[in-house]
Amino acid sequence: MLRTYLISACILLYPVGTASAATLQHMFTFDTDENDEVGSASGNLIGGAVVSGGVLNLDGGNDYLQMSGNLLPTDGSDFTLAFQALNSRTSQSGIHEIVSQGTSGGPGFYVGNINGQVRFTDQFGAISTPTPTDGLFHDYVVTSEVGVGTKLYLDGTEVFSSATPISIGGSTPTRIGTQFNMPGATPFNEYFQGQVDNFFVFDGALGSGEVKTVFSDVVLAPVPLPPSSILLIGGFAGLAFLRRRRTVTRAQKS
Ligand SMILES: [Ca+2]
Ligand SMILES: [Ca+2]
Repeated sequence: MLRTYLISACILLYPVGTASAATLQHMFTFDTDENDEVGSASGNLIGGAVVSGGVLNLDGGNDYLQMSGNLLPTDGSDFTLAFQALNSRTSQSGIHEIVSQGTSGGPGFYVGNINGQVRFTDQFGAISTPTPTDGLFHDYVVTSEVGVGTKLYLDGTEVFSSATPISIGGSTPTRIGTQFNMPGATPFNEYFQGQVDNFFVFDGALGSGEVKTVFSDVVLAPVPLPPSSILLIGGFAGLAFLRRRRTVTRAQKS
């Protein structure tokens, strides 16, 4: 009954709303385990990384989550990567990657920290945005779109853009918590210390409005989300109808 109401609402919204061309492909909420709740990717916890408290916990020493394949496209097609991360490292000296894929110069893909600044891919390097150090979760969203380029959002605000879309190799499949491998299949010593939650990959670029609500909307949406779902036909606006109901559910869990 709720679903019927929801879809009806979205059809009404469609003529005036902005339809998203992005469909959710992978979703890791870490609410119960490290498994993909939408796609078929699987994760392998390495070094003592643990899923507990509804998040992925990483000790900054040797922990990471190794995915079974490349979650981000290696053919240059459009995508969105969205995740939430809490940095608990006291010193930002050095290099630490929250997420990576590929290989050095491949070009490699990563989002992380270098000496207190956000570090973003081999293509773009360090950007003039401070690495969050307040011990709170922050929202990261990367969009790459042919003809538009690359954008990086931090907490819903665009902090970097380029007219060049992201190019990603596939040498080391996607991992959360450290850099891809150096030659010899050993990870670079660039471990992220903290927690990661709500890791999503879409097969298209979200708009700036969708970026602001992606975490609440996707987590609140029924899963899995097929292409014919609300995400495609009605954008994110209609998902707000579920917000109150699922917020209650989440509050009861915690
Ligand atoms: Ca460890
Ligand atoms: Ca979670």
